[in-house]
Amino acid sequence: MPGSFSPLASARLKYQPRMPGLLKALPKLQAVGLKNKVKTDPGVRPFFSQLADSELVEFKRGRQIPGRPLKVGVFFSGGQAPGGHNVVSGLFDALKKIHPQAQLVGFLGGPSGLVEGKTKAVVAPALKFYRNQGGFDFLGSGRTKIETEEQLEAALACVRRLDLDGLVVVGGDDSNTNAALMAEYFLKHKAKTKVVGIPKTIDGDLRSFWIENSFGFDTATKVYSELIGNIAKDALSAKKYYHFIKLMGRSASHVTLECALKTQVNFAFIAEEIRDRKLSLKELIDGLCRKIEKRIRHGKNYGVVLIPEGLIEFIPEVKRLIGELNRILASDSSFLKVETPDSAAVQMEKIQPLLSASSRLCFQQMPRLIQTQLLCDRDPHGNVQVSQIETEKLIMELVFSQMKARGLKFKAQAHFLGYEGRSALPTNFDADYCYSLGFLAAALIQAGKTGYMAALKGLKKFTGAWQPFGVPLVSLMKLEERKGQKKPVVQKALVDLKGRDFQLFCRRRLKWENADDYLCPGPIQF
Ligand code: FBP
Repeated sequence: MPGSFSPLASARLKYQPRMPGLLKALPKLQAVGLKNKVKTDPGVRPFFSQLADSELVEFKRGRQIPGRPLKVGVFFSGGQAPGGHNVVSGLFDALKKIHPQAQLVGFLGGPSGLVEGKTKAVVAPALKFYRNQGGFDFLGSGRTKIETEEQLEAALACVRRLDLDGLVVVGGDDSNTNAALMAEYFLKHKAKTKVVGIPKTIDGDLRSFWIENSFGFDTATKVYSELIGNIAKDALSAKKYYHFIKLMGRSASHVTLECALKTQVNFAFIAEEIRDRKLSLKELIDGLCRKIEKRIRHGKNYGVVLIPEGLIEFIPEVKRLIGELNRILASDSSFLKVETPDSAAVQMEKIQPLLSASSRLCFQQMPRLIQTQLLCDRDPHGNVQVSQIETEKLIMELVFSQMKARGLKFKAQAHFLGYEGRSALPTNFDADYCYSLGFLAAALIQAGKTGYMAALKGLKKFTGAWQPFGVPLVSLMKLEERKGQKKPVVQKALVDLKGRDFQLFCRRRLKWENADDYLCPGPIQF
């Protein structure tokens, strides 16, 4: 049992998630392949000789297939997202519904649990304490990438040893890339284990026509919005600080856009717009300073600015610099050890001559703290860890210098909202969505489908009407440069600047910049 329960957490244990009507029919479900609904990118095809021609799968009510007890493995991968435990609960309940002798095996600590064979049997008495709860603590999570021949071989050996019919990967874009690689490898080696991915990430960037959203986004943005609303109220009360709030979300600004719409704060940067307008760091800061100055001249020495954590990667000159740094760091493993300002200073000396003249200048103009953070270790997928770069402080300090130069009174506070929302108690939406995704994963495995992502369409309708699909993972992939090489990866979806949400934000933001039209949503999670 995971420690004690607050009254709310205990009440949530009893919540019975709602499900799409069709999924309730399991095991009387029939999977049907739909031709020409999805395609595999020509650049990606050569990497997936087994999976390249996979079709979209939909479900229909069918006859009862004589149930056999399935044995399935599951692991969490990457950052926590509210609802993960309900994926396990839905999967467990569905497998037991197919056959009471079914078994579910959890891999501990994420993908490394699979490679190293660290497991835990998922059983009803233990699982009951995790239903509708936040976090991933039932199994733990990790960011190990399964891509080398050795790791794939170890994963194959493990699923064979455990005699698994299926493997469910609960992860974001990179983890689902891993899932596709494993599905392909298992097929090539004639293993029976079917691999199914679940769209997880608070970042909201794992979406496409078929995947309407990743789980966790709903809860996390509601938790952040509550906190931002509280900060805005504090700003309005004290009237002495500008608050610079960085929000998690990696490259995409979905989280920031959603929170801006929910709280109506004065300013929110949308990184995709900065990229589209090709704004340099100087132009971005000058623009913000003009607006803040206007407020200050109207007696408003307070305000709230939202900053997506990925902003730094979207400023053209910084993006170029990061690209060059990534290539340099990937070319020599002795560069990958920047943990302290001292080791950073040594690396800076070594790296600067290798940069182009414009990137060197950009690097030299950054405060020392940001230079160090730009050199820090990449994650196992080769990404800059944008959550570790204190962009909120960078922007706050640059604005501060300008305000000082203009002789204006300006005080500021920096915040980073990220981990506060990732393990929250899931909203009813995320609880229902995750439970249903777990059920759907079982249905895909029962139907013998591998290399698929579980997808539910019609999420804006009531739960009963959601439609289950299996989307081939390869159809979600594109070639991208990782650690200096072109690799097939599940594509991240960025904010669509022509989309409804961004357009709504554009129509309203001028008013929000000048007026204090803050919304303080409070605990809207339930
Ligand atoms: P995933 O893509 O794994 O879902 O990551 C979500 C996230 O919360 C990002 O928003 C953030 O940049 C990152 O994890 C932080 O990573 P870590 O937990 O390793 O500090």
